[in-house]
Amino acid sequence: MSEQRKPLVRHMYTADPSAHVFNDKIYVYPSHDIPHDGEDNDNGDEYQMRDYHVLSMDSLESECIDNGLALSDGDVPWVSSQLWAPDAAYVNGKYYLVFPARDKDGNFRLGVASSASPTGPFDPEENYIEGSYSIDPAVLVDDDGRVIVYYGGLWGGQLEKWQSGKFDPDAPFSPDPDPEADALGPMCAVMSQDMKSFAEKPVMIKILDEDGKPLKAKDEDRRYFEGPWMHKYKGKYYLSYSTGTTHYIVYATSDSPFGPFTYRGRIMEPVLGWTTHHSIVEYHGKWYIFYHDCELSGGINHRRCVKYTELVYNDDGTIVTIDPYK
Ligand code: FUB
Repeated sequence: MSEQRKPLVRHMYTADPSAHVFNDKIYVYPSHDIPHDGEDNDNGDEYQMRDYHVLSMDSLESECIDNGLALSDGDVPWVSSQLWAPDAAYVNGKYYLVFPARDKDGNFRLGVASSASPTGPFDPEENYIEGSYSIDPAVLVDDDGRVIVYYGGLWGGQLEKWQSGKFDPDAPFSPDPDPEADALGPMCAVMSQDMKSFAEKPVMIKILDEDGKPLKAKDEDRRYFEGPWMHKYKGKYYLSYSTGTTHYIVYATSDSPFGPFTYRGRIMEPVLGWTTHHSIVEYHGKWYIFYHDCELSGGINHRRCVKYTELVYNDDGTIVTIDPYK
């Protein structure tokens, strides 16, 4: 039986859970952390994942099942290493896994693989999505059928290295060199209906403060770092994400999936471990946040475990902040 705030599985390390409800079952698409003795660094070199396994639960009371190997790095012609946080979507009768990995030049890109089953195995496209870069794709299938992917991460995720439109290996980690600059936001792109390409040029999402001014790079408690997720609640778009260096999951809302978004507050206080990464899903009329921490490994950053807990809205649509250990 699955228990709230406990590791969903214990036989392997899992992270970055993207949860979805397909055919009334819960499917979780996590990264698969590999134990090794290498050191951590700001480039994320410790996250050496090589494959994906899909987890599923018939209901929240059921045992969480590991459905086995769904996709491996050796199956994907364009990939060199680091299969990081994936997401999945059901579009036009097929299940799609959208995932980041380093290409043969060492740059993170986004790839797509498809399957007739939500648990895979997934058949990858030959090349990454043209024009894609960085990490952490999250896919929204909007009510009008439009498929929108949100993505991007600072530091190891390389988002700041693409600001000129080309990859600049020497671009410094944000917020250097100008903490007063507007913070970078996640990228967003409408996908083509065959899910193989971006239908439109990606744009960067703006996140504003309560006065309508863009959040600054130095505002590390609120600015975007990585791990975007988009969900809709009562007709509004909720963009949630990790603040990275300050380890919060926070959110911003908008009337449009393309923003601008207004910062609204904190969803989750820091978990054990450096990274925090989540997804939000409705199941049988209640809302849940899936997230990870390093409880299973006693705090080793690259040996994480996925968990879930209930997420509660106030009457005004704000979200009650969760302390993951209370
Ligand atoms: O799992 C590798 C990276 O760690 C993800 O891409 C980030 O969101 C962070 O969780």
